[in-house]
Amino acid sequence: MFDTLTNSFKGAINKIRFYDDEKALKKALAELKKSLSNADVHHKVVKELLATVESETKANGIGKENFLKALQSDLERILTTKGNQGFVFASKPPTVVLMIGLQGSGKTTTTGKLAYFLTEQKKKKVMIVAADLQRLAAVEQLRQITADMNVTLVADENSTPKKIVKEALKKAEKELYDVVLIDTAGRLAIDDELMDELSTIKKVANPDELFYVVDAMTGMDAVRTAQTFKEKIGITGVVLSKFDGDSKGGVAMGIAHQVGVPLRFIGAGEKMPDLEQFIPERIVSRLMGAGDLESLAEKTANIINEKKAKQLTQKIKKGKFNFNDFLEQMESMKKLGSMKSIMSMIPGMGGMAKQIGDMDLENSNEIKQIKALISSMTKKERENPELLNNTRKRRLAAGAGLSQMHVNRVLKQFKNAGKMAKQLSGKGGMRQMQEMMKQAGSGGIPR
Ligand SMILES: Nc1nc2c(ncn2[C@@H]2O[C@H](COP(=O)(O)OP(=O)(O)OP(=O)(O)O)[C@@H](O)[C@H]2O)c(=O)[nH]1
Ligand SMILES: [Mg+2]
Repeated sequence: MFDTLTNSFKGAINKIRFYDDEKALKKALAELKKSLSNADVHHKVVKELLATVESETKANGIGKENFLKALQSDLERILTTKGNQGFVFASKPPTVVLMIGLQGSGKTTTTGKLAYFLTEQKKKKVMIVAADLQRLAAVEQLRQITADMNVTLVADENSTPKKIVKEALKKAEKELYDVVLIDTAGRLAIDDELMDELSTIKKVANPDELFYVVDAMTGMDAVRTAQTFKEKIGITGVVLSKFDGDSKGGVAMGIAHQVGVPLRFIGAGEKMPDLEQFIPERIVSRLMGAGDLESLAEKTANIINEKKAKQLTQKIKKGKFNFNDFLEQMESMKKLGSMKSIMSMIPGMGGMAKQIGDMDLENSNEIKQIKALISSMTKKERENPELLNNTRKRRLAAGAGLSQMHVNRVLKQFKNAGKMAKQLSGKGGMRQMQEMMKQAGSGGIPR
């Protein structure tokens, strides 16, 4: 998610050679300036950051350690602004969140992503209110998004935004919902009509949070429109959507500082798990290449069942990991979101994230074929692929639309992977794994 930024940061840090002199510090600052500018960070933000890093490093004594310390604390300072971080629950439920923004900015998608985050990770009772009654398709879009989710959708095409919000809040209070997310209509440009409608909804909803959703690709315009919404309606948080596009990430570095409202979430993908909390301390850790284990642990805690994980480890150790386990693992991996974002949270693995790129666990052809193959096997065969004779293999191949050679290859790969996993789970396994990662990652990690 922050690949460009992280890589250029690490590049800058790695180039720093300190001999306790001012010339070295100047060089390091120049390197930093280049990397920030390349990531499209606003020049005023860059200037301010460099000035404080320089004076702090000088005050504490020029050297790599003091430089990094100053950089870390100043980055954190720049990314932090008065207000809540991540998702904050109101002291008296339900927490009411009003989602606002220009047309097509990603409000509806982000509403769905937030609901997913709150139900899957935080185990909350969530209601979504469709207060965008401009387009009939808007309600249908929310129906589709929430179809597989454990979320209540309140929608009525024949109502008005004001009326439906009122009714929904009554229901939420009576039925003890934890969070109410209100999706509103967008407009192409900021106009009085949009602002008036939002003001009306705001009055009725009396929200705890007003999230301004803005397309990260719009760059500096994102900062400007956020400022306008802040002045006219009042916002308590910014959500940057479409961060997976060409955006180099610079806007995320400056927006909180420039608008004076904290950046709360970042959306990077069209799927529901593709949303991350923006917590400055954790982000800085990632930018400095130290990973973000806290977020990773939060993300996995509710998805990976501890007991199951232990059983699985035992199976792997005994070399008994079979196709049934494989399918189950694939399903839980899907809930974690993109592989790339997971990798970037692991210390030292940021470089690998780039190589893995957009490997899509759900849609890659390879995975689809393997799944088709496994689903044609009997339960016994999945547990023990050795049972498959040539006749069965031929049938399976035909069923999954593969050649028999391909089937043999998959079976062999699986067997080898099982062997390797068994080895790695034994003594010294971690070291071997790191060695492997290093080899796989060389070329990808900037030096
Ligand atoms: N790649 C990517 N696409 C996104 C992201 N968020 C939203 N989109 C896409 O952007 C388009 C618009 O998103 P919506 O959520 O419908 O935007 P909206 O603000 O509700 O739009 P209106 O209701 O028409 O104002 C959709 O095609 C989404 O799939 C994201 O983080 N990454
Ligand atoms: Mg919408």
